[in-house]
Amino acid sequence: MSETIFTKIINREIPADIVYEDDVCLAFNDINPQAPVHFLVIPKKAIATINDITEDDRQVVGHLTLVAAKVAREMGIDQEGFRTVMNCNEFGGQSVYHIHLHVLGGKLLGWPPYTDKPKNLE
Ligand code: DGP
Repeated sequence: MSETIFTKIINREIPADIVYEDDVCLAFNDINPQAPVHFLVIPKKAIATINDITEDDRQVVGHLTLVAAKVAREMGIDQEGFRTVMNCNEFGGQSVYHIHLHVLGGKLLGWPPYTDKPKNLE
């Protein structure tokens, strides 16, 4: 797997607004926020997509959600609520091929997230 921009952030080769770090993961604010609060939680292990997660990654992937909740709590968005999203591949809207949990909050979010609603769902 080729190195992504997120590996460069982990290795401090490019800067990011880091909000949390431990041995397993890193959380930092999204460069292109889609809500008043929008940060990403990424594993330090480079896993390209959800399709590439293996049984060995159970702990790592579960840890991302625990950290999302912890940071959301610290940012004071836990009670009003927030959304976590992990995009997968092209139709899922994934642009960086190193899995990451988006955490979005700070206002009432719309649902569902279509840009163009498919005709069969109208
Ligand atoms: P996705 O489309 O699900 O792969 O989301 C990738 C997100 O990563 C997107 O919301 C923008 C963010 N992003 C891309 N490059 C950088 C970067 O260099 N720094 C930061 N902080 N975020 C980035």
